[in-house]
Amino acid sequence: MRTQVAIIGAGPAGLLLGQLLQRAGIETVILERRSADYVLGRIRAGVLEQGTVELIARAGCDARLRVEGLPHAGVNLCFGGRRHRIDLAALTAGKEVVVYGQTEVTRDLMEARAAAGARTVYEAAGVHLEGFDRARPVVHFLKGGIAQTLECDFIAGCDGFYGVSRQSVPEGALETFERVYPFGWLGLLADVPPANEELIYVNHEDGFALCSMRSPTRSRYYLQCAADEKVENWSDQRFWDELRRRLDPEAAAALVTGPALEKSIAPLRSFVAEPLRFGRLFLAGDVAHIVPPTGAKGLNLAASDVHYLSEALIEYYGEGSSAGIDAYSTRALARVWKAERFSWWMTSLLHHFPENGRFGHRIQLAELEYLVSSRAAAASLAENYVGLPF
Ligand code: RFL
Ligand code: PHB
Repeated sequence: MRTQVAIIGAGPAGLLLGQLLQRAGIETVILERRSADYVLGRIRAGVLEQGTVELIARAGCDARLRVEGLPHAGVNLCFGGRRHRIDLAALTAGKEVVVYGQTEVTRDLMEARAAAGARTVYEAAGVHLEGFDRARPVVHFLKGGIAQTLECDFIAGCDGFYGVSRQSVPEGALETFERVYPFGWLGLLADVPPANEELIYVNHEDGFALCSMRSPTRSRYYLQCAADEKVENWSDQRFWDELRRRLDPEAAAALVTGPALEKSIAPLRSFVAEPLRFGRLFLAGDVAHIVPPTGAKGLNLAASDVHYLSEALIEYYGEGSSAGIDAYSTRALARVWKAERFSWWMTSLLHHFPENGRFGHRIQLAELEYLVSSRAAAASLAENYVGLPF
């Protein structure tokens, strides 16, 4: 098999890159380790920045997003038992975010790819990258137990944090930066109307909580939990009781409970690998950087990498210029680090850190008070939350 760009991973990064390149007349093949149903079954992100929405539109995949996506012009911070609204639109000259599940983004991209007749190999096992330091890279893999090779001009590693692409880079060529937080998020998805029409981020002395949603009839809630917590220890009833306890009285009274459709624990981590290019291999999305979900930036960062990388490859094939691919790593990383900073800051502000003691909690409360009483402080949060420009 031969193609122009081999893409490893059919998550949002790989699918979006595939669609943008396809529309520019550049041929791609995607190799995905899992089945399409498995990929669609992973419940993850929910908040899209305007830049991400525009990129999905450029990929021609925004028809359902325009109808079903929920624009949010504000976000709420709850602390000391009281809720305060940050008016995102007023603080950013009219910018908003859109609540639309990652599973839906993925489904729309998969359908567009199938309709365009572009090739995706699901359940591709043993993916192995070779020769990306030379002119003709090759990807080896097994499909149905049969060994296959994919020759290409470039490889885009979009295979997530545990993917093979980053691990294929020779030791010493990569510098990594990491912080692992001493807690996780226990998430619950249920077909109940959201407790509030906008998101609520909660600082409670017993731990962070978040009220989010997927639609007017489907809610997504999170609770800070111990890093080694077991999901089996959390009955639906225990989850709802603990969530209600952490909310302000109005949200607690509005909370509608129901059976969980999904319940899972995610660890929290900050991670960056540099650079994002090794000869003819590029890294994009979670394979190269992880943020704790507090700032809702993971999927949006995958999209911004894809923005820079797709422009670079389109310039290369269209104009024969390598300027974009040479600049890719530096351009993408500049934005990555700003989102790393914001996600780390939101996490530090809202979670319970036992090691920081009562002093640490009071400092958090003072900063939250400052945020909701100073237009300058609120504007900084808002500008980052809606997404910095590409
Ligand atoms: P993905 O989505 O992990 O996709 C990578 C794909 O590569 C495949 N793969 C391989 N394929 C072939 N060969 C191999 N050796 C392979 N190894 C792996 C995998 O099967 C997979 O299909 O990475 P991508 O595309 O970079 O996308 C990143 C986003 O998924 C991620 O950043 C977000 O989900 C993070 N995130 C959030 N981001 C936001 O922007 N807003 C949010 O509100 C938000 N909430 C969240 C989140 C992540 C969460 N968890 C579970 C970590 C909430 C949570 C709880
Ligand atoms: C979600 O809806 O899953 C979600 C929303 C906001 C976040 C993280 C996750 O910051």
